[in-house]
Amino acid sequence: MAALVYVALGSNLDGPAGQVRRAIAELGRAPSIHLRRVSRLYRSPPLGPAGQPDYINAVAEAETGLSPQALLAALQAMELAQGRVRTGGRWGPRPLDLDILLYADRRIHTPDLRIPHPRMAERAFVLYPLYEIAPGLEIPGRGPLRRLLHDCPPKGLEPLDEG
Ligand code: ROI
Repeated sequence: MAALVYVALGSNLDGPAGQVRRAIAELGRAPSIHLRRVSRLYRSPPLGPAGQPDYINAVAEAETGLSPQALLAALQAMELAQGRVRTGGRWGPRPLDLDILLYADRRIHTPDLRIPHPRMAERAFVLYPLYEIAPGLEIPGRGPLRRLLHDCPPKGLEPLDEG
């Protein structure tokens, strides 16, 4: 059975908008991932340590027959292929970050995978792009997306002007 999933994309190194667009193209090419919708790209000030470049963020909706673990592995392979080296520390800058936000209505809590993404409710750069493509969404265990958004000011988040 295919599952409806939401994936957050982020980059703040090596041409961030290009990195995010390339990752969207890769998602569209992946054999077991069927991309359905993609938000606009947004620019956002870094959350976490200051002194790193602004991020470009977006959210994608896809259908997949992959299990949550297999989807995570596929996304991590894409991060590595786009030059991600896991040495910048947990909150450091990165050329590409792909996070599973939601996997159908599942709640998963294992050492390497937590779904819904545990910090999504505090992240304007996740909630606003997500709302753009799925305004009626219910977040398992957390309630309507609309309400999370209401409690999370956009704080410098702005859609990229793509002319
Ligand atoms: N800050 C923003 N604005 N966007 C991100 O994608 C992002 N990703 C991260 C941390 C370092 C928490 N900050 C971020 O991993």
